[in-house]
Amino acid sequence: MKKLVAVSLIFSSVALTIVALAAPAARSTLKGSKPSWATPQNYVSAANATDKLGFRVYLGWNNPSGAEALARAVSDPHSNSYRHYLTPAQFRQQFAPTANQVAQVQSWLTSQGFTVVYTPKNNHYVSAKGTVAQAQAAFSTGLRMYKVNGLTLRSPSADVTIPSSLAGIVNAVIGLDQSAVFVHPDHVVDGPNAPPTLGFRNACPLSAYYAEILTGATPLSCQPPAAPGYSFPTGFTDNPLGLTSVPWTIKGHTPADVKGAYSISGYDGTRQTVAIIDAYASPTILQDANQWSANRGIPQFGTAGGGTLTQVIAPGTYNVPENPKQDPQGWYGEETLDVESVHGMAPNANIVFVGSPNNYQDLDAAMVHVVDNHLGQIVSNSYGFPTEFLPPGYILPFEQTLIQAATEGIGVYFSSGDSGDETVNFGFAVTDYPASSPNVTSVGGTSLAVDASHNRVFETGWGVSSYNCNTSSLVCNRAAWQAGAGGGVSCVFSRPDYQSALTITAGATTQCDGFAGRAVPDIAALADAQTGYLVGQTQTFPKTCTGGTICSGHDQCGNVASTPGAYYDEYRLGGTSLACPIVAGIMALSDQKAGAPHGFANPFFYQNPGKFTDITSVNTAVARRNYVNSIDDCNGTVDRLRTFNDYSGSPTQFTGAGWDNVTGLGVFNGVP
Ligand SMILES: [Ca+2]
Repeated sequence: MKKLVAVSLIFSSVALTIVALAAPAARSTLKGSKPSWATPQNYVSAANATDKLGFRVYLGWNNPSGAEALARAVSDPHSNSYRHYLTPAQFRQQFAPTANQVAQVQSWLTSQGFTVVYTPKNNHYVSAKGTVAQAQAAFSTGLRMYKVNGLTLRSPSADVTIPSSLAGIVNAVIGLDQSAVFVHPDHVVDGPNAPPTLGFRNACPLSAYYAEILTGATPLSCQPPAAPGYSFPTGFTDNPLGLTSVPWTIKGHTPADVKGAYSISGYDGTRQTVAIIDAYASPTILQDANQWSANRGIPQFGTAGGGTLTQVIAPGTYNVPENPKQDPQGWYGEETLDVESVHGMAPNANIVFVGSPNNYQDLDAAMVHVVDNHLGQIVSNSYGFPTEFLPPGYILPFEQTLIQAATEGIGVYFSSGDSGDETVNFGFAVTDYPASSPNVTSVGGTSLAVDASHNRVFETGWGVSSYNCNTSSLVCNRAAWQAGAGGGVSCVFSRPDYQSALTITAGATTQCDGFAGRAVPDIAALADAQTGYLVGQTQTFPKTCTGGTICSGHDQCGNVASTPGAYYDEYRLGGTSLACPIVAGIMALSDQKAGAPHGFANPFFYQNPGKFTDITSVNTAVARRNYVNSIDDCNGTVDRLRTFNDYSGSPTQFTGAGWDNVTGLGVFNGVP
């Protein structure tokens, strides 16, 4: 496994200092502007001098420590300033770089031959475009190509420099390097080799609720396995209902199931607004979400009780073709999951969807746009970098945007990731960014069992191994650890005050052994794809053979013909990408209940642990049947067992009494 980078800077959560250092020849170095994967060992070639690039020169807040102190105060229920939020205009007036400072940056960029493109109202950055040759000259560094994680990406070969006259104004440049290619949506499509936007279907049998159908059930005589069905695997024999065999997975949880499990009732999100940030934009989101709502008996967008769906999408965002570095279609499923999860929890809340034109480095600009225009009081973000070792030059300005959000009473939520402690990907334990930011609420994940009346049977931490089952011998053999909620201890951020009661420190398999960093996650909700959410999305189903069948109803006996074409269909989807918008939707209810936004809610959460159901250990398993081709039974089916609360591939994680690094404080117990 390839290590992306080594540990670089430790940021104090209370002092985001500007890192421009004096250098000779009237130049100042922007320390941390070179990603640590840009090493001589990874060097491939010079970048093409005539290639075009776009980037953003970030200006720091004036009085950044004052902004951070204000963000803390207005977010803390114990402070006299609690909920004394600023408007965006007030924030700009107090903390934004001045017009003169912006003009200095613009003037320098123009003098270097760049075209100045855009500056947001808060003057946080100046975006510009030009060529590689212009950037090399202006920033006094070579731009080169490096091999990293199977991709060839551009980066400065050393920290960039700027004229010393701008050193007190500029604190980062984002876009010269292509680190953000590593940003990925945090959802798990729960089949073998399933491209999310080519069609995906769940194979029968599909229980309507936990343990409705057991693998050893004799009434389903049209399908293997025969009684006694599959046994619970060694180490995962917890069996709260005393079942005689492993149960088949569910068809997919509905909003009624999730609300029932979390005792959510009495509010619908009226007059609350949730912003969702993703890359790209699904062309069919409105019709899909409305069909899905109709199928659940939930008001459609734009109808009485149904809120509104507003899409803020830059030109060129739709229909970006698939390519090796980007996965636009993969984000369609993410957007679908995000919108239908928030709408399912808070049907009358307004949703503002902001799709950045690509997932290269524009997600930071999308966040600035949401915060600086106060497009919502809650922002749901189901994506992240796998690890937090990205250029400090990216982290600094993003943290400043999050500080602005907090001062305005905007709560920013991030999924904690789907690869547990990342040991499976990197060979060491590390949290993901921005989930590890002390200025976001990091949302971990659970596996959930709900009964026919939408009551929780049990819930535990999300960590999964897959077992391959023989339908004749009924023997299931473990194949590999598969996925789980991200969590652990940050190596970049020190522990914030609101987590002062936690004692966990970074372990020996991290890159900061013993460090009492920001602990991840804060809270949790349903995430496991085996117990996931039933979403509806227009997908493409190719013809795979003649005579293929698919599941109709819930058992194999009722299969119907598989129809090729592009059309709306429903399937089960999970990941902390699901947990995050569930939490965002429920917080819209909480803000409605309180009559005011909770803003950055971590101090509120940690001061009120009674608002959460603690999640503890339940080691058990469910069975599932997968179409080998992900679409129909033309290529047959395979049976799998999937474990709950399994950290065999994520060895630093655990679920237990009190805060834990899979589920944080736990799941909501009623509208908080
Ligand atoms: Ca716990």
